Amino acid sequence: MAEQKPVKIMETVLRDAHQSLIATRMPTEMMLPIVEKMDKIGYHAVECWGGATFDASLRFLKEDPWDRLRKLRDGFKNTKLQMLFRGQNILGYRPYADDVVDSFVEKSIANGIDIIRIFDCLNDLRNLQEAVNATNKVKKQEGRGHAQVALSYTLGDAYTLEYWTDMAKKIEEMGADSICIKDMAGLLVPYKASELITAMKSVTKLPIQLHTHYTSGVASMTYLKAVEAGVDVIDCAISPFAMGTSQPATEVMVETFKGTPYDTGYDQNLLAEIADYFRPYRDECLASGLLNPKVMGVDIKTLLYQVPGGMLSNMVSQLKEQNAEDKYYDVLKEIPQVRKDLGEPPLVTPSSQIVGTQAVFNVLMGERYKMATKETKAVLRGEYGQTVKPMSQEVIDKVIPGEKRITCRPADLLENEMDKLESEMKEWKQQDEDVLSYALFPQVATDFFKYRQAQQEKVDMSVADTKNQAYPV
Ligand SMILES: [Mn+2]
Repeated sequence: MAEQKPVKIMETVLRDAHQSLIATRMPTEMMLPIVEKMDKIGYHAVECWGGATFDASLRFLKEDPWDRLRKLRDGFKNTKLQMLFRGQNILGYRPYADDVVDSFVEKSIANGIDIIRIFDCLNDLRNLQEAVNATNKVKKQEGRGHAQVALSYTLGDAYTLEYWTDMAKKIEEMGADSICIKDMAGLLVPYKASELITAMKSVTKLPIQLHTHYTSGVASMTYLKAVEAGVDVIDCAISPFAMGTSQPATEVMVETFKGTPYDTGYDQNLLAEIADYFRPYRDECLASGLLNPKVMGVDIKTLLYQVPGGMLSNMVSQLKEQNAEDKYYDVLKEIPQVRKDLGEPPLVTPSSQIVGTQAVFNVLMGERYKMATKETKAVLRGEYGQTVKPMSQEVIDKVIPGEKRITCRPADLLENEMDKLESEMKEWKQQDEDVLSYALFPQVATDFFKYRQAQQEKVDMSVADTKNQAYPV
């Protein structure tokens, strides 16, 4: 009999699946009633936290994301909880000083996170080291915490098998517990996955987890080939929130490997009950328009343009605002050029937004880099880190003429900032974690703190002016 090598599954319904399909709008109260059942499956982990879940909780759901995490932790007695972490950008959009990174890691684990998946939008490993060190420090002290380094998967001249294996070796050396290949746009096709996993497995003993999206329609085949090549964990979503721009369906992958050496051993009846729970909510989201049937199909253009779904929808809304929706295809064509100018980075938050917005500017202005965004300038100065290929000298000369560029780890130039952040928001502080919420989303968090205080002081919400964030006490 063949050696048993059960594949493990990370369930994404509480994070990426609803982020990808319904703009991260699933409230905590929708999650809690099903936690007990989910806890019985034996998932490798349940992903439940990340930048968008944090932001949307504060901004749209008026929930404290820390409180959500604590409630989920209470419910999941046996299952590991996982989060997504943007390296030195934490869950935000700018590089933070190391003391903020340390504090965020510590508080995330203290409030219930087990596995931290850390990625950098440029795959500059220097931007991940502090978060890995911080996780390892907590692990040493508390016995809990796992640092997973994620490589943002992308295509391009620089991204050879040698590049990926070299990165895998470096990740092992930097002290990570596992590696993730994070394919945010569904670019990894089945036979390439086979090659990639085989090559990476030959250079590292670290477990490898594969994350992809169904956007281009190949994801479940990609998982099949990756599992055959030895991948350890695959990211899936329970069927009502699977497919389309989300992940392959958990039940489908479980069934696929049944009776093979990769058998997960998960209980299909129990999975069916979890699916039954989420199905009416999916119908509700379809009826309200929150779930747009457009994101449920196969979008093969993602393979042509290599643009993640979130970036496309941002771009469409930027063009709409400018009454320039007819420029859609011009912008799509401009994206690879801008990406090349900026050193061919992967397209993932925030590099995806930076490249996408600059491409929109270039097209609308009718001249490349006539106007450059603040973020484009920062990338060109090296403030986000090093790109795999050199950036265009011509563009550097045009956009930041004569300016000093940095080559060190960007956070080495940042002064500790926790004290300053705390002093800025101290009137709202009710828990240490509030300082971190404020650090990531200053305006949104402040609005939330005002709302929270009004709730606590029992303001009549019918007289509150929520649009202007005024809650008369
Ligand atoms: Mn994803």
